[in-house]
Amino acid sequence: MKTSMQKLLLAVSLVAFPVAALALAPLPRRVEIKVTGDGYTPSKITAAPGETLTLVFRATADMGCCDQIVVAGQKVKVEKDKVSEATVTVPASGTLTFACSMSMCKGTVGK
Ligand SMILES: [Cu+2]
Repeated sequence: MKTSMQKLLLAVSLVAFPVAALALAPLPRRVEIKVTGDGYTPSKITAAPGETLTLVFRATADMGCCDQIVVAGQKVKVEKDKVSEATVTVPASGTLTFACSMSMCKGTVGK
């Protein structure tokens, strides 16, 4: 939770020092998603319009075709013992989806 002072500082620096504001901006929230042959857990991730977050896909033993994920135009291959991530920004309209190539396994990020 940001204090109102932090918000004020960020707002002021965004106007006065865009480059410095970039450095001050918080890192994207990281959300871990478990990948199994039955799909993604959680499959619904609540996020605000315009929020940038990093989806961190965690492999399991049997992922079936759910291990190949398409999200916001990025292709992510989930491999055991590797970190598979995608950083995405929720569209102003509200929700983006992530799914395997055949859309059998899917999830949403947004409202
Ligand atoms: Cu599939």
